[in-house]
Amino acid sequence: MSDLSAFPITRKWPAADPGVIQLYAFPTPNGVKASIMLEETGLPYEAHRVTLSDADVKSPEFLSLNPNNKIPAIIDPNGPDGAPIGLFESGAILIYLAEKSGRFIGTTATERAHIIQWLMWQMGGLGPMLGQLGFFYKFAGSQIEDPRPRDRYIAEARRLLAVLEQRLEGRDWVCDAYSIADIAIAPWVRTLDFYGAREVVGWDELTNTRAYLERFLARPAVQTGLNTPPREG
Ligand SMILES: N[C@@H](CCC(=O)N[C@@H](CS)C(=O)NCC(=O)O)C(=O)O
Repeated sequence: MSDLSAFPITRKWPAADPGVIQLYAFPTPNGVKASIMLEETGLPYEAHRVTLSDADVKSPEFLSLNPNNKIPAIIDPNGPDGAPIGLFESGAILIYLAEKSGRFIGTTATERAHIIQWLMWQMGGLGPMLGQLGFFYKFAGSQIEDPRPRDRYIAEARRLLAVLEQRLEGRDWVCDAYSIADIAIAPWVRTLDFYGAREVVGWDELTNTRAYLERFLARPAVQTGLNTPPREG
């Protein structure tokens, strides 16, 4: 029987089954990367809803696992060397789960390097820039009269999406096969719809990207992962 009592987060979000991976998340573009990966690999896990409110992400219990107060985070009771391990940062979680399961990270060193390259492109570029686009286009920043921040993030989103569009020419997935790079990238592409920002980034011209998103959303593991943990309840 695994003992997770050394992790204070389990006091606020108790583990029903401490022997399986504990996921702390909310169904945002970063949160669903972890849940989709867990669904794709079939690794047993238990999902805990951690909302983006300060009462959750800034609680001492959550901060004990992620001092950066952001979802997703996980605890694997059967980490390397058999000891439990806690992890935050969605990219790190994807690499960890890929290595643990031996899936979605390529089969050669070259494939693996390219998959990590595109994962980092999402972590350092597409995610942060689309996140800022959402803030300045849909959320509180849309009230700001100065058009420069909004224009800057629209232009940056268009530039990054053009990179993706070109990469997808003649390909189903960003690398040779479906991988953690897709699990990181596609949820952010999907979020353009939620932001009401498709038109402003020239969505209609992004033929490859639109087909890519459809392929991704057709996967059963993606459909489950997108609603895990549920938003309400
Ligand atoms: N680089 C982090 C970003 C995570 C992130 O931005 N999470 C957001 C939700 S998508 C969050 O938890 N926000 C809560 C807050 O900022 O208080 C990752 O990829 O895990």
